[in-house]
Amino acid sequence: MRRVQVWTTPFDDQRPGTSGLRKKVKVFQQPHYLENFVQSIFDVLKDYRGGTLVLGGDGRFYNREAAQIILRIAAANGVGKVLVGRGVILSTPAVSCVIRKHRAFGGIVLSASHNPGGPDGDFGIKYNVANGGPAPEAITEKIFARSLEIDAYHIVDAADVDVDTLGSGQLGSMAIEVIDPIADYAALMERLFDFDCIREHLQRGFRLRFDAMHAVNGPYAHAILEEKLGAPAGSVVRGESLEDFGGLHPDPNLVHARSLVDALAQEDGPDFGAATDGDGDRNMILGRGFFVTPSDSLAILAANATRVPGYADGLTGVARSMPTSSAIDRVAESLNIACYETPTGWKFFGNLLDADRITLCGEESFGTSSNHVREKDGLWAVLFWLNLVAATRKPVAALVREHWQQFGRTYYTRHDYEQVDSAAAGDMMSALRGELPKLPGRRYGSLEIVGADEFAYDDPVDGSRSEGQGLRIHLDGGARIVYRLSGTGTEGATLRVYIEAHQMDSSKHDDDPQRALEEQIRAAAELARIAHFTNRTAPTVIT
Ligand code: VG1
Ligand code: CO
Repeated sequence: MRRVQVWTTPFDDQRPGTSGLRKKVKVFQQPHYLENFVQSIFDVLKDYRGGTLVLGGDGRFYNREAAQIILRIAAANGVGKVLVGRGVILSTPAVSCVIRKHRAFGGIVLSASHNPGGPDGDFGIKYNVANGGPAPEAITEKIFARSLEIDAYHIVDAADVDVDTLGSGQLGSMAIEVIDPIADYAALMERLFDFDCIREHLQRGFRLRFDAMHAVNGPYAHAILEEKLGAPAGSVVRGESLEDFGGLHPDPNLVHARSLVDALAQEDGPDFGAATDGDGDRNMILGRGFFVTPSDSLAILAANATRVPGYADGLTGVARSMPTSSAIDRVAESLNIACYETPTGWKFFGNLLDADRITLCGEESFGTSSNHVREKDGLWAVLFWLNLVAATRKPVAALVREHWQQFGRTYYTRHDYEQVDSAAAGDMMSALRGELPKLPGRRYGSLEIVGADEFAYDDPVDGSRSEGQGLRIHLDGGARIVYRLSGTGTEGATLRVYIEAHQMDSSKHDDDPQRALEEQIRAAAELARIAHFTNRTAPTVIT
């Protein structure tokens, strides 16, 4: 065993994004790039020596190479033990579950989530802390700062570790245990949900289709939905995990999970459809010919939580990311519990969950979860919906429509302008920021602006402040337009425009949100002069 010290040139593009470091595979393959980042993590951590680290990822291209490098650096930095998912596989929520269950000091997730994979695709790495959740901003900023000044990393010289056989091994003085990626996670799901009730509903002929999008959740879904719950073989489609996700975007939305949406539109199609993303933390829920928006999904789960064993005692509070629709706010109000509004990104929910101020939380970007882990959890959301449908014996669409009857309907849409010139996107945001004070009182057709601000968040638990979290335009009647730039893209900038409006009167409900939000959508484009700055007259993706 030899301790090698390699002098590196610092990389200045390891700035933390919404969800860890995400770049093209080719960037990560540069000499010392990954090493630089991983060493920076250990350099800023304290008290980890001798402790346990969890390592796993979504199975994408470069995961296995990266894992070997990380294991060698971990061994050289005095990590006591690493728990590795077999084949370097662990969904993001499973990493969170394993960290918590085995009292690890942290974990490393290898994933670029829903971004495409393969040699020309994306790769990503994210550090999670002892609570199982993404490292808070204070830590990610320190890792970034360290990555700029670092001049060496420590690595042991050793042959590749066998990560495909369950059991214990050794790398220098560090223990390695290759674990079943599914067992701990599946056991947690069985504790939270009424598996018997779901199983009986399936036996009564209820048909589900789960689209794993050739991503990490295929094996989890086979084990839980088919083997444990008894859904017929074939209920899980695209269940084989592939390094390049079969060339697709493993992104569970109406565009990228089109074949699932089409199957659910068939008269004799399945009763329930669901899909999850590359690393298994996002979810899309469909009923027969019916799409549940993620913001509505969060609100409906909260309103019905006590029907599910894991939440039978009720919720302490709920939270949503700022751009997520206010549908959940109305549920919180009726339950008389707190509703927190956090910046985009799961890391901001961690403190609220740890302090037991909230039980459920979610984002408009197809992310929902609870205090059972500290990540969003795709399969958990699917099981929650299955449990609700089975317990009430009501179809998805009926549950949603009943919710709208009671709470009104919150129309919601997100317009993404992808691969926009970064400078142009920055200019647009600066210009709009400068306009904010002048906007209140201005009218667009029948809409009136009643307020405009830039969102900043003061964490009520640790007092930290996060600024520059999106520009908000508040319209008369509670409607809202939000602008922010994505922190997960790997090419140019992505401008996200979030638009919502609430309609209490169910006789006025329109089944096409784009039509219902027509005026707000037009105002959103004009207000920020999107076409002027970006040269785009239409978004690239509408959800
Ligand atoms: C996007 C979503 C955000 C989510 C993040 C990570 O970030 O908007 O809600 O938390 O992706 O999700 P951004 O900065 O591009 O808007 V995942 O499933 O990619 O880890
Ligand atoms: Co994801």
